[in-house]
Amino acid sequence: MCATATVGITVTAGPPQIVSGYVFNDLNSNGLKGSGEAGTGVPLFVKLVPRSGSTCGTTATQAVAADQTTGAYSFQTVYPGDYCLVLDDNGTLTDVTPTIPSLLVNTTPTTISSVTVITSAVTDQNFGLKSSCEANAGVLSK
Ligand SMILES: [Ca+2]
Repeated sequence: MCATATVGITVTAGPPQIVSGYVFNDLNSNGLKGSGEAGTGVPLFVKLVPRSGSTCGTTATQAVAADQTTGAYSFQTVYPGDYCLVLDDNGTLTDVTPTIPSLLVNTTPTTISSVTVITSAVTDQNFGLKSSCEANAGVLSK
């Protein structure tokens, strides 16, 4: 007589992680957030979009506003997987086309398509912006 063993296998996604960064005023236009570079003073949002391979999805699962003063943004609950981050001027999940106000230009790509969440927080996912002309510089420094 043969013994029978029943083995149950449960696959669960790992615990959620934080994805964070800054939408910052890139004063020296070098694409990097320097210690003296803070928020833009303009309402901007970052959207979390699932990614398959190198292709960003068509609907965001979460959107958060960046702090206008510090530039900081964070997604507190992101399950392991591949994602794009899209910088936008609204929080609408179905809009995954990056848009920034006309007074600003980007110094880094407005879509980050390299985020992979595994078992730890993903930080420093930064979007750099600067005034689109010298005449508008005061808008960013208020
Ligand atoms: Ca900089």
